[in-house]
Amino acid sequence: MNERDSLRGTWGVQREQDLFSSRTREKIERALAMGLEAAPSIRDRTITLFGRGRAQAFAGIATFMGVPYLEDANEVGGQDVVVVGAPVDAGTTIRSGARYGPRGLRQASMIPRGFNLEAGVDLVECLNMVDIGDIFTIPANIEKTFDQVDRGLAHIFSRGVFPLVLGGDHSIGYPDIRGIAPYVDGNIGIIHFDRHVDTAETSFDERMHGSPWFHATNIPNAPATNLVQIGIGGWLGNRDGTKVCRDRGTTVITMADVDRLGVDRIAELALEVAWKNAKAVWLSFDIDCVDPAFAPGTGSPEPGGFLPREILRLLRLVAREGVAGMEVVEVAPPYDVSEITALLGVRAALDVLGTLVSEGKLGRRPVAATDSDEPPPY
Ligand SMILES: [Mn+2]
Repeated sequence: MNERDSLRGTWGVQREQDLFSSRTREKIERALAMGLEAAPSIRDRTITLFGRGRAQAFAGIATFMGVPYLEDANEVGGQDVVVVGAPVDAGTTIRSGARYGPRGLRQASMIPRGFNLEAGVDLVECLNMVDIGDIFTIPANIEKTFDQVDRGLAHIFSRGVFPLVLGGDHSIGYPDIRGIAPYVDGNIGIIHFDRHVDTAETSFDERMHGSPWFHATNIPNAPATNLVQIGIGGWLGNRDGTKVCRDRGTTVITMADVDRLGVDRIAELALEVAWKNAKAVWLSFDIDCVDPAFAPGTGSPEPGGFLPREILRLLRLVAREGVAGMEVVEVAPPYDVSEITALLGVRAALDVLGTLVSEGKLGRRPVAATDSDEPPPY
């Protein structure tokens, strides 16, 4: 094989012809039926008078990647993915603003089209994805907010649909696990990306964003020994939480560990810990695990974190075994610059979804001639 033929790019260009296009056609027909015909001077007759869905990245009403808004929550069931916002920042101990995370992520998510040459996936075609909107949170009462988030997650997960949760601060990690735990027939592993351990019992006398894993790992089928925490480090460390990691036996992987062992080995370690005697794995992605140079819009920034290419590869590697759901937390748009933090949060979610599709774990996977050979690594 010559070098050009061995490129992932060459594979991706060939792969495009194998992807489905039926859902794209359906979207165009739906848009034409509801958005009316464009002016006669417009030659492309798939363009409508009023934009519908993700017609243009810069326009229209934002849902996650422009997928349909599921206004009637009774209709959850049968989809591949339900996107749900949890606009919570009552749990932030420093800078608030993550309550705008779902809006910021949705806004940024209008930019991607859903096709990725490198991944060989078109998410619009491969996933039946809807956006249910946001859970109604109670800003002045985090325990009532937890009850709402817990029920919201249970509603989606118990109907067999993959929840993609747009946070919100990291306090929602606890009710997210509490919501799905009754519906997992066995143990849940947690793969947790963060600069902070988030295992303290309380902050300022309350359960906040530094405490999701103390409480989640009290749930009988979410044992701390299946919790792997990746990217930890820096001078914002929490000694109470660190003692909990030691007492309960969580697995803590620092940035120095990542530098020494490399992303690929770290992914193997993470999968070993999270999946040990577990039936399902939850993916908790705190955007602050990425260096603030690339993700400044967050509540507890800590220099020295992941580079975007490192974290994206690591996410793809750990998603290969399948995940039961994912949360993207701690995106705080008021501190963001040019939407870069929100864009990276969206990208993280899309890379995970794309991997789940490629690995046949979610949605419909394109099957075609190019599948006969293992593609060059991504
Ligand atoms: Mn966190």
